[in-house]
Amino acid sequence: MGEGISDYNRCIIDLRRHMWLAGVEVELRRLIWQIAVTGKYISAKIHESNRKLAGFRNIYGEEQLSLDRSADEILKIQLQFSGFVREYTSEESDSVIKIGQGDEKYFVTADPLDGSSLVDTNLSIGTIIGIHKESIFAEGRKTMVAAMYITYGPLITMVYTAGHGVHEFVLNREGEYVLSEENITLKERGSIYSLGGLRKDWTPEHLRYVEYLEDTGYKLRYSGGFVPDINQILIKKGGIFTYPALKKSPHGKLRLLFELQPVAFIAEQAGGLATDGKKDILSLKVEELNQRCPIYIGSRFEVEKAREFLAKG
Ligand code: FDP
Repeated sequence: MGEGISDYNRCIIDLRRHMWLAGVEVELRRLIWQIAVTGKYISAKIHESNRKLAGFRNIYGEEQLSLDRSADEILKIQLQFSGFVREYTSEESDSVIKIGQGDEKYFVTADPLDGSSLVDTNLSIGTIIGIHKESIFAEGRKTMVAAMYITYGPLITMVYTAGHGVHEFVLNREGEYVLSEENITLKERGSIYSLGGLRKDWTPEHLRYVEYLEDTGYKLRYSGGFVPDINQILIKKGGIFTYPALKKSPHGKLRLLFELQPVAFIAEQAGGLATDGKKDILSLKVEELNQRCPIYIGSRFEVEKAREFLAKG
């Protein structure tokens, strides 16, 4: 780049240029860009809420929507303007919303504010996005073309894949997403584990698997937010996150469409695996919006090991 180009301009080019160099199709890269920008508006809303998740009053004393509903509204409005999205659905709604004219290419799913129970503690929270073509009621492997998540922490970071590796960007002071790590790759085996659910509710097979991890010396890393927990595994290049089947809830807690599919797509693109303990997450058919599913996601070794232990059940 020539002299005289300010840092500001250089940064503007970064995310767009990255997607262009990676060969991401033009409409898809505009959509990813638009969603990344929307993360800034959601972040502003989080600041405005002053750590209150429930509806709050703004400086004019007006009643505001709860934070997760606000994030949902912001996303929906921004996607309506993009012109590339036919349908939108999120964890906040119980239906698929037609936001396009009917001939747009993409279907977008969102968990607009994941880890919302952490808002008052000031731990990191996030937004998870899946981008599909044709339909969302299918196996993720057939329909997903891109996935991304945004982490609202000490820094705002954005991780995306459009099927050409996994890349992380950091929002800089000028408000632009700057590439911080390209082609993030999970090692065959990591050293951290992140476990959802209560020990007393785990199945015997899952308990034996966790004991194996503990005996092997894995370090516990669990914040209670899926985005920061999975981001830790990705950025540390290995480990395992699991929210298993529980005795009273055999489908676990996390949602296939809004949380698991996008993050599974990212994990696979980073060379890792994501399963429900038996089948790949991306081979599971979405039958309903709120479908839940157990999850074992991360480095190949730990996920394969989970499969071995669960098969003994
Ligand atoms: P939250 O309820 O705070 O929105 O699916 C939502 C989620 O958080 C995930 O982000 C997180 O991994 C999980 O639930 C935490 O569940 P537990 O409180 O049962 O640990």
